[in-house]
Amino acid sequence: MSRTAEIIKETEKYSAHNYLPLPVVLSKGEGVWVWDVEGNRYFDMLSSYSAVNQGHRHPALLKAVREQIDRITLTSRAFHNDKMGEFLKYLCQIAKLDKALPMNTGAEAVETAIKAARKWGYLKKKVKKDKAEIIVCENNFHGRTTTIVGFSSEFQYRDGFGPFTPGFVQIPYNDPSALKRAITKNTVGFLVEPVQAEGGVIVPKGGYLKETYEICKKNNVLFIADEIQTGFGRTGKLFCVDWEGVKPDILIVGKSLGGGLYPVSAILSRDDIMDVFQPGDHGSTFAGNPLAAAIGLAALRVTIEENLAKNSKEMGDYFMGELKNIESPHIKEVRGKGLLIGVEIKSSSETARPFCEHLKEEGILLKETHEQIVRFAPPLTVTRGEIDWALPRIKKVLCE
Ligand code: IF1
Repeated sequence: MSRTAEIIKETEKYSAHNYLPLPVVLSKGEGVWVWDVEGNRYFDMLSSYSAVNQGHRHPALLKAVREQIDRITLTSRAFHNDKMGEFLKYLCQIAKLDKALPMNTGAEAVETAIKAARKWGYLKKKVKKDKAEIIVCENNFHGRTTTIVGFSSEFQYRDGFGPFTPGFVQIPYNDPSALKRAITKNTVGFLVEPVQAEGGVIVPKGGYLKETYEICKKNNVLFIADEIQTGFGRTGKLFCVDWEGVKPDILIVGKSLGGGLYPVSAILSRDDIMDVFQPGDHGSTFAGNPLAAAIGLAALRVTIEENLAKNSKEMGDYFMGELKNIESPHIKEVRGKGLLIGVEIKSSSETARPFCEHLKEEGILLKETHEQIVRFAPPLTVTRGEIDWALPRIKKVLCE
């Protein structure tokens, strides 16, 4: 039995089967490249769902970790630490918002945003007790907690996990008038992804974010942007809402805030919203810990100093242009923003999964989303040379 087969066998015996990974066992990474236990090299075109925007093992991130683990790693929020403030100050400065509340995973940050919006609704908007409503979009993906899957429209994410938290209303994505119609006196927030990534790389029509933001303003409803996947340069701007000059009332970030090393998430907001949290209202053992803060700070510095958003725009335009030029009987549509690109496979062809399997044989790792969409999302550090290495291989597989 190959080493790969042995490891997969052991893993499958002891791990719950809540995933169906491609049969590749990774053991090393550097930049856009990863290696399996057999020594094969692959181009990582998934970037751990945009959590590795800075590339694998970025030297500045490794340095920050090494320095921090020589001092202190975990303090809990029972005490202050000398790293969190510096991290959150920089985060607030680049997001141009007043305050941040650090958490760990994306789903926790989404939960935090829900709590903030509800409490703001009761304290500031004077919504009656337990009546707060949050409007969400069909085809959303915001995480896996019971509350969050409760407002998913994806059957599998919900099936078997009820009963669910009330207080969420679903509307179609990309339809501002649906938002207008759904708002009631009890609406406290509108939770939206600027691009639906898991939903199939759905880019809403130009002006959608601005228009929905303005509807929110007019109705005293918080505009809550889930930029966990689209944030920090993925779509070619620092935040995807920057494309339309929108400043969310609550901004949710995660994934690459941890630089591919560690889960670091946060919500950011204005003082008048964040001040609804009183000591004891919310928290987490690990949130804001010194190691997370050191990593978060280094991850942000790399993102800003290396201008990853600009590279994402330039490389994304080039990559998407070349993908659009591929003449393949299997391709229905190529769409995306920056380096978040989806290639939709015709339903008369195969599903997207076999394309991913074949691409693995060519040395490119990625993951389909829904049945028919191959998602391309390399680290934002990617060079033109690396894209040019990948293109003929992608072309070969997509044309076979
Ligand atoms: C899995 C998907 C991507 C997210 C947005 C919140 C979260 C996510 C916009 C929650 C997380 C992840 C979860 C991961 C796979 C991945 C994913 F395919 F499932 F949808 F990226 F496209 N908001 N997305 O994309 O953040 O709690 O995971 O840190 O569930 O396998 P998390």
